[in-house]
Amino acid sequence: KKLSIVCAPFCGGQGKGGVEKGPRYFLKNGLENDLKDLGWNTKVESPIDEMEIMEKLKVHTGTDFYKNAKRPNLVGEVSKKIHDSVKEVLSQDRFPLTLGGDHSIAIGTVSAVIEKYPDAGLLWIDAHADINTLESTDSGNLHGCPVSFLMGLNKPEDTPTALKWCPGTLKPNKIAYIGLRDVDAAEKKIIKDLGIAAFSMYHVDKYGINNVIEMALKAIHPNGNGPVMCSYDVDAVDPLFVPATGTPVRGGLTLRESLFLVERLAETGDLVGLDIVECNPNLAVDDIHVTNTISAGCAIARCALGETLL
Ligand code: DIR
Ligand code: MN
Ligand code: MN
Ligand code: MN
Repeated sequence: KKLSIVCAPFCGGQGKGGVEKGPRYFLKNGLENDLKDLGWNTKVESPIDEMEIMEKLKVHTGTDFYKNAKRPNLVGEVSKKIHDSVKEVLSQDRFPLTLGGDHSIAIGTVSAVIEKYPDAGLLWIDAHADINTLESTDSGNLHGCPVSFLMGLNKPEDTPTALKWCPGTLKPNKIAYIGLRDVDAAEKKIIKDLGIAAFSMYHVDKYGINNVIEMALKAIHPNGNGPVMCSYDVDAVDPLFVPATGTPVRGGLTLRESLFLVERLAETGDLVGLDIVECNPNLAVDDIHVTNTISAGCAIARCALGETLL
C-alpha cells in the first residue's frame, strides 16, 4: 500500500483567495501520519510552486481571458503540471491523493487517471456539476468547467492553447454525480442530452445514500467492478459541517453520508484516485469553522483510504 499526496495549492479557477491553503492545512492537521497509521507508505509531491503561481495569478487576472472565462492559460498550465505529477505517481504504482486547491485541478488528476486506466469511471461528488463549457459559463470561473474539458465538450478551435493538452476522452456513461443541488440551466441540459447519471440531493433523500452509491457505481461499471476515480468537492457536504468553502449551498450531505460514500468506495477495493478540493480556510468566520472544514476533509481522505469505525 503506497500513496502520494499531491499538493495542488491553486485558486485561479475561481475568484476567492485562500483555497490554495488547503494542502497546507490538511498536512498541518496530521493527514500524512494518519494515513501512515492506516498502513500506507506515504510521500508528498508538490508539483506547483505556490509562490510562483500566486505571482502569475496577479499577471493573469485581467489579461488572461477566453471569451468570459477567466485565466484559461494559467488553469491550463497548472492542471498540466498536476496531470504530469499524478501520472508519475501512478507509474510508480502509488495511489494519487490530490489536495486542492479549487476544482479546476481535476482537469489534471482525472485525465491522468484515465490515461492509466482507460475504463475508469468517475464519481464527481459535489453540490455543483462543474460541466459548464466555455460557451455556457456565466461566472467565467473555470472550476465550474473541468468536466467539460475532461469530456471534450469544448470545440478544439474554441479551446485555449494552454488547455489543448487535455485529451477529453471521458465518455458520458463513465461519469456519475452525487450531491448535486446547484446546477445551472445550461448544465442541466448537457447532463440530460448526454444521459449522464446524476444523483442530486433529491435522490439521496428519496433512495438513501446506500442505494445512491450502489446506483452510481452500477452506472459507471454496469458489469460489476472496474477502476473508480473520485473527485470530491467538499461543498457536497452541508455547510453546517463544511462551512469554509467558496460556494456553499445549504441542504447538502450530512457528515455521515459524506463519509459513508467513501467508506463504501474503500470497501470495493476499486478506488484508483481521489481528489479533495475547495477547502478555503480564509472563508471561515472563526477557528471552529476552519477546524470543522479541515477535519471533515481529512476524514473523507482517511475513510476513502481504509479507516473503518470498527
Ligand atoms: C457555477 C458554480 N455553476 C459556475 N459552480 C461551482 O460558476 O459555473 N462549482 N461553484 O464548484
Ligand atoms: Mn497525458
Ligand atoms: Mn462545488
Ligand atoms: Mn466542484
